Amino acid sequence: MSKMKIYSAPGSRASRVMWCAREANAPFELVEFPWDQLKSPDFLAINPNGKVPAFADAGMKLFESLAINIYIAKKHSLGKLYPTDPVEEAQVLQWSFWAVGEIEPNSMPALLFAIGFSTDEAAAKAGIPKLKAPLTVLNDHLKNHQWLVGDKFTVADLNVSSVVGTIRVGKIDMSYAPHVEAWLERCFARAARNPESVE
Ligand SMILES: N[C@@H](CCC(=O)N[C@@H](CS)C(=O)NCC(=O)O)C(=O)O
Repeated sequence: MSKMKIYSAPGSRASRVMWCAREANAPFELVEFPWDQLKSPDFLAINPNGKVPAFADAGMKLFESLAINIYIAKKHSLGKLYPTDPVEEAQVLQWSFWAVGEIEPNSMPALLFAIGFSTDEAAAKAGIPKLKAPLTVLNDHLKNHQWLVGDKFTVADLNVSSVVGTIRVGKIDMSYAPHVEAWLERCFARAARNPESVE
């Protein structure tokens, strides 16, 4: 059986998919494209959005990092990384969609500015106050929970910490959310995560 393929570019968020594959003990082949090749016909045939990560497994292709992670977790780690209970499964989706909808649009401009991929300082600053409400929701949940769903680390923690981690890379203060900071440390201390990750 051929290994699943994870397509990346150097230092990209494909690191979160590799983290998930390692958590799920699922062997993978890493295929790296240079950044300037993501709009090439060869790469567009893999992901028509021209973005990484992209993914291929058993004749199928996928894009969107968090969806790829959900697929890997369900296929390779059912009952561990991916819950079997329908309510908990819905909570995995709830938190993953929440992270993309409520956190990422406001954290990414600051991250891109911090790592020199963007010069738009105004956009970087504009997102920061908008993070307070969703981070407070997460902080309140984590006051009484060690992990986001059920009582163990799941793909919900992996997905959401990867997105919330962009806040840290963007050097945005989140000391008003200490339970989030502590949970982020718990997630990022996982042996399967690459400490070099840029989220
Ligand atoms: N929502 C997508 C976003 C993918 C994305 O924006 N990836 C960046 C790298 S971290 C990219 O490929 N950028 C190249 C470009 O936008 O041209 C996901 O999470 O997979």
